[in-house]
Amino acid sequence: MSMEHMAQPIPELGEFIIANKDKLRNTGQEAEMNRLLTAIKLAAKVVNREINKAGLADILGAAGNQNVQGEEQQKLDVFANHKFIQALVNREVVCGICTEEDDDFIEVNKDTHFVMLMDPLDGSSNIDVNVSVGTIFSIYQRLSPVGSPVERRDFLQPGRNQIAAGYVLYGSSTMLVITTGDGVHGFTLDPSLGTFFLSHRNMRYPAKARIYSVNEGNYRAFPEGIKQFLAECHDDEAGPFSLRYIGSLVSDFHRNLLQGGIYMYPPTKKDKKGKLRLLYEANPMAYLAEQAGGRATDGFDRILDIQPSELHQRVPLMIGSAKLVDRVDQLMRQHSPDCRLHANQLAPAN
Ligand code: P6P
Repeated sequence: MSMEHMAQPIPELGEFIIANKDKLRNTGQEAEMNRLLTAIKLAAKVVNREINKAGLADILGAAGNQNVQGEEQQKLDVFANHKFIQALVNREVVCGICTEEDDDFIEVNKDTHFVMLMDPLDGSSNIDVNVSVGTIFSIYQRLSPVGSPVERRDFLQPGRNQIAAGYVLYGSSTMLVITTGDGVHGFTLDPSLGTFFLSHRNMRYPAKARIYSVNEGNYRAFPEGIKQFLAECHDDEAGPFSLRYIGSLVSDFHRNLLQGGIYMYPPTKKDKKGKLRLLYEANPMAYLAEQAGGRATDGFDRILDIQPSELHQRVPLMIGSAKLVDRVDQLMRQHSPDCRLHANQLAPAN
């Protein structure tokens, strides 16, 4: 067969994974990983279709119950959670699932190697106002023996053990951005074909970093170190920064990755742990950020080194261009050392 029919000029996600399988973190389970990513793609397309017509179908508004976080569950939250779980369970591609929408982890197929953790629809408060939302996912190789039921320790691994991580951004176009340990790559959905094609190869933070993303409505509750950083953003000698805050982590992260910047969800006087979840928000985004040349900390310690203790534990998050994250860390250590949470909760070096 002539080569011209062999390789797509623009590979789709599955072809890209196969073409780069030797760069997958050495799990020896490439076929299983490909089936897992295929399940994620399918669920993402189904959720995307519902989000695109949410204004039409009776699917807006609260679902009338609350999730483990005590947050009002939106119908699309519930729908997205169900569709991702269904895709993973029907294809039996994981041994367990941890999701923001369920109190405990879900046992699936004990004879498989990976666990998946996810926020099925992050930014859900934006759903009814037609602002971009996203799915965030994180994949680990299990620690417990294959053939036995999945265990809690399989989910409570430090973020640096991740085999793959990514997000789906349901925006003006639908993108799947992923890392398997060899850089960050973006795939854009061609809705006419239902296929994600490689559109952003090897995404890297640009040298320029002039955007900060934070809910300044919480300013008075921020620690002094954050206030000092905001003051520098307001009157930096190179001119003021731009404040961009969508209220959707995936959207703010994605823009900052493309244009350079930092997203912060700091601790506040009311809540020293911030709002975001370590296992299925901070860790996957931190893996992506570092793979793209950025940084992710809690203001003091590397997110990926934190040893989790609970499935739904929260953590402050400073993530994006390395020089901005480093500056925030420096100011937090200088002005707000009492805010350090994880000095005694860091995973021992491998
Ligand atoms: P606030 C969405 O609920 C989310 O988890 C992130 O996606 C977003 O960045 C943040 O919370 C917004 O929180 O308190 O600023 O409205």
